[in-house]
Amino acid sequence: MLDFVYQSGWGAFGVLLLFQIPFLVVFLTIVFRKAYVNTAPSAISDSSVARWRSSWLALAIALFLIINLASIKFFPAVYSARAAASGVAVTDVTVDAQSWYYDMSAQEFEAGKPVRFNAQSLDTVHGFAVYHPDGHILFTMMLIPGVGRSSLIYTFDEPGTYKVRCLEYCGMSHHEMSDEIIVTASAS
Ligand SMILES: [Cu+2]
Repeated sequence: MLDFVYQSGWGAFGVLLLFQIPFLVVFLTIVFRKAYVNTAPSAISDSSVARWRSSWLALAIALFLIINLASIKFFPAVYSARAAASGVAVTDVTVDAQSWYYDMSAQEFEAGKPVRFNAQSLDTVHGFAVYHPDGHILFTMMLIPGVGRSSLIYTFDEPGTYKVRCLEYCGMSHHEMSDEIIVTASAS
């Protein structure tokens, strides 16, 4: 269900916009109501502000577009869809999360080869977050029980030992819910 949202860049872009449209509506409502409804005398001379108002609005809209366009390639659904569309063979892995461990069909991968993590939770809400050996987070998936598997494609660039952690509080031993992924140097 709703697979198109997760498997294409346009789906991800649509979701992104859906989340931001309410904020845009509220923002514009406030700006324009203030400008046309509140006609009480103001201490500020209108003309001195008016010429800046549209410049600020244009700047805000420009920044909104630039930041979104520049960062959309880091959106997991987008890099996932790009990897799927690139035609390169993808290694499929199943991940079953359960209190408080992971059961992965493979834990050793080759650098440079895309891996599709097909993850699900078998009991409560869990996270599946993968950390680079230097400690920064690469991606995280929220696994909700009962909705089946969700998937994400990731290509590891460097060999090393990557840490897997749960980032959704899932009970008493949540802090111990972790595992490892080994990435070996590219053979080719
Ligand atoms: Cu947890």
